[in-house]
Amino acid sequence: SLAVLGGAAAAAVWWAVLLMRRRREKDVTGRRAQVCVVLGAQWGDEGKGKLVDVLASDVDIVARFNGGANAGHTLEVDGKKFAFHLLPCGMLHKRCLNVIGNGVVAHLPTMFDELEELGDPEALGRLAISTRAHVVLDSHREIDGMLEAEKGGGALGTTKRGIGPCYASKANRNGIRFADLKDGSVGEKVRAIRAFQAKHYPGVSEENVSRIESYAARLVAAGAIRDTVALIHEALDRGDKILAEGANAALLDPDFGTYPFVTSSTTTAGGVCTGLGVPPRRVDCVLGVVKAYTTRVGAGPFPTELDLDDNGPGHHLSTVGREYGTTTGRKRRCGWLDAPLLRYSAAVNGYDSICLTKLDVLTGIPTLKIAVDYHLDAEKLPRVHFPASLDDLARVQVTYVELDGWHQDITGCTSFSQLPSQAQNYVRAIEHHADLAVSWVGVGPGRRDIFVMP
Ligand code: 2SA
Ligand code: GDP
Ligand code: MG
Repeated sequence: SLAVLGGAAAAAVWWAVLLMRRRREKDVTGRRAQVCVVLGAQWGDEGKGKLVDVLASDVDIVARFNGGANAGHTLEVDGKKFAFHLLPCGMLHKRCLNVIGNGVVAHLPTMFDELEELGDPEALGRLAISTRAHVVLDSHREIDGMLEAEKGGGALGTTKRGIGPCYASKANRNGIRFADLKDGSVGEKVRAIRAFQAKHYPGVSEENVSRIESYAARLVAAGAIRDTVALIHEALDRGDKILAEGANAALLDPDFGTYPFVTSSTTTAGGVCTGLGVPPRRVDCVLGVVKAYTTRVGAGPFPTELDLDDNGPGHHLSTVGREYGTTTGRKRRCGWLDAPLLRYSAAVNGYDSICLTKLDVLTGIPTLKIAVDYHLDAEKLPRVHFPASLDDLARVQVTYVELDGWHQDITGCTSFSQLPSQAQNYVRAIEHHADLAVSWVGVGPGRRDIFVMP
């Protein structure tokens, strides 16, 4: 019996060691992280919304930290499509609190329209908007349009949702914050900003202050305007799980993106700290969302861009991938996957792993290409280097590798081993050329069309 006892003790020790090892192993899928961040790794529309929805089933808070209603995050549940612009993608999960952080800019009528569309009278009760978030005024939207029209052929192709002008007001220090809606100072502050705008943008229409005040009253009555720094801090202390939902993407960041063809909020990992008040030390997992090819909506450089009109692979990506803006309906530009871009994006954001989406869209393209290096003036650029100069970006020569495509429908695949060998090779080639680990693979738009890598 001593031998039996000894054996049982040894087995117990063995199990304890195994368990400790598992705990120490980092979970790169984001499912076990207390604070997980989802970021767009390219030029947007990678499928962030869908991943956020999948992860949200097991978190307490989903929080937006940047941008405004320029975002278009789509998710499909049981064949029904939802497009979120300003509201976080956790709104469909009844046990999630949804936070609009201080780094976000919010247009009140758009926010209420979006809430209405959900058709859920309880939805406002699951929303907390930071007292420090800024209000997008109708005049910001009008000025966005005026600035774009002035640029003529050189327009950026903004979404005209007032994003740039609202962040400009924030930087000019005459913006309107949600705290102003709560303390009754909004009328006076709107008058001040109107005087500034009348001087610098003659012709801008009057602001409808009473409409702003009536929306403000509804938010105040619902208790939705909150000190989200305290809220997040208390949640962290309680051990609650927080999912930070990035809008737009790394190459649209005003610091790291293809300036000036960028948006006006921090879209990269640092934006979680400045846009939510989460200390960098508390971020456990950063997930990059990467589309299996590249798209961009709006103007600006795009080294791997394809022609969409010649019945070739560009046309395939555009039509099979249904590449149209979720907010504006604009046709998105399409091109091959760009590994130099991804290496740069990963250097800035430090992805623990990536979620590779829309792999199914590549089905049927006979030969696939991945950009692996950029050359400038016949010289190969370093492994992590993305030119800042628009002139250099227009001149880079792109080197590609070619891979065999596949023709089987992969939408029903629920594991890596079920993918045809060519699709497996494509995923492995991305990991190799972009120095990234793939943790999730998307094979269709539905909530269930996604699997975790072995
Ligand atoms: P803005 O409106 O000032 O942020 O525009 C500046 C640039 O940022 C780009 N941008 C986007 N790119 C991709 N997707 C976005 N969201 C929508 C979508 C876009 C749409 O999900 O499809 O519907 O058109 C988004 N938002 C901003 C924009 O194209 C400019 O290049
Ligand atoms: P986001 O802005 O990053 O959230 O992406 P968008 O919602 O603007 O665009 C992504 C589009 O691709 C949406 O229509 C999604 O429903 C769809 N989508 C997401 N993942 C997949 C996938 O793995 N396969 C396919 N075919 N569609 C996907
Ligand atoms: Mg989008």
